[in-house]
Amino acid sequence: MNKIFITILILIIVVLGSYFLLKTKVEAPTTEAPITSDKSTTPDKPITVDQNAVIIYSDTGYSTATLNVKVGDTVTWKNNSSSNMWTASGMHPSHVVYSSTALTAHCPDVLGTAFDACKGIAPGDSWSFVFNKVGGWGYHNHLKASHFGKVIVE
Ligand SMILES: [Cu+2]
Repeated sequence: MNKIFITILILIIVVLGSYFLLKTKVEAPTTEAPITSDKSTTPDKPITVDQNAVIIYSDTGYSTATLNVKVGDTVTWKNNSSSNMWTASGMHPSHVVYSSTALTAHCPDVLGTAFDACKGIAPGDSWSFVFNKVGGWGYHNHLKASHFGKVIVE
């Protein structure tokens, strides 16, 4: 009788202990860390938004159909899907609308001015862009153009 009670007590302590250990592990490092390409992060780790906007990309598309931001704001696209995400300005396939240049001319976008990731961003990674032009900017996943959204810059 006493043995069973002690076994159950130990089990409860172990379960509670590992719960709190895991909980602290997941929550601790998220404060000010940028959500760029840290492959060691857990996929369901909460994202710290600050004043920058984060759009989640999943297997069903972009989480925010239309996002309003101010000139100079950074928008981050986080790839939570199972395939690569190539976020780029309309129109597919040339991506001319934001930068007035086609992707054959502006990729790789070393200055970060073309609103074009210029490559597939792997699942778990993210891509950011600073909007310096006022307007309504449609975008899509170049690798799956039926997934699209819009950023309105004021
Ligand atoms: Cu495209």
